[in-house]
Amino acid sequence: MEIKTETIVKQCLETIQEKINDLNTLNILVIGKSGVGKSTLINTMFRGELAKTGLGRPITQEIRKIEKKDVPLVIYDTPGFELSSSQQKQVKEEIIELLEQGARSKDINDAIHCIWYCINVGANRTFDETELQWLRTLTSENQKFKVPIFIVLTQAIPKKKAQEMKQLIEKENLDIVKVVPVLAKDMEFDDEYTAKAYGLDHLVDLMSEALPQELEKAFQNVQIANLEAKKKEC
Ligand SMILES: Nc1nc2c(ncn2[C@@H]2O[C@H](COP(=O)(O)OP(=O)(O)OP(=O)(O)O)[C@@H](O)[C@H]2O)c(=O)[nH]1
Ligand SMILES: [Mg+2]
Repeated sequence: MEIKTETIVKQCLETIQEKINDLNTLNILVIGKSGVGKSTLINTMFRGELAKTGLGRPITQEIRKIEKKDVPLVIYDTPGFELSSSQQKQVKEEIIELLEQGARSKDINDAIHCIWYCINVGANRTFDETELQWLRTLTSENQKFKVPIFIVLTQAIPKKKAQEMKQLIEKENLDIVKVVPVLAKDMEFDDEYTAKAYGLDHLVDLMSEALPQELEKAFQNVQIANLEAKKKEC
């Protein structure tokens, strides 16, 4: 019997699609001031250039939901805190509410699985007291929900400064998984010097450890920053 290549290819694609449909959806909440590098991080970490597909769908006044067909990932993007204090208050309340809703749901696909709290290294001399205060509130509220929180130090160049900030944050003894410095994309300073991207593969490994087993497949399916880890899962 003659088997057409076309048929085989079609069957393969269908099987792959079925596998994707079977995956759980990974939900990540990304928090951080405007311009710290949230979109850049999302686009370099995950396939599908999610953060480029526009602003996402507003699900509350301040939080946007970014998703793409056939990518088992949802990003909840929060606007930067370059906002009036009443707007800031609203964002914070909405964030806690989102965590609460997720925790109340019995479906793993509706929970928030992980938080990336992004702080920019480049623009910060040290980090400001209001932000620290909010981090304390968030981490203590999160005692109820136990969502793994990563503090991602974005644009983490110079590395030495990033390390100093990391130590400063660690001194606070916040209930978080880890402080992770990353440079998502190479950064060019002048013709002589380009800082090489780093840290994303480490973030992938830490995420793998922190996420529940049911979500590991979805995570490895969507991440493109650590190909070794991806290959292993395959
Ligand atoms: N080279 C380099 N540039 C970066 C990196 N992260 C952010 N940037 C630059 O910093 C600027 C702001 O980054 P975005 O990713 O848009 O920041 P954002 O947090 O999404 O900002 P909002 O959406 O306004 O809250 C852009 O011009 C990015 O190209 C990085 O890792 N490397
Ligand atoms: Mg953005």
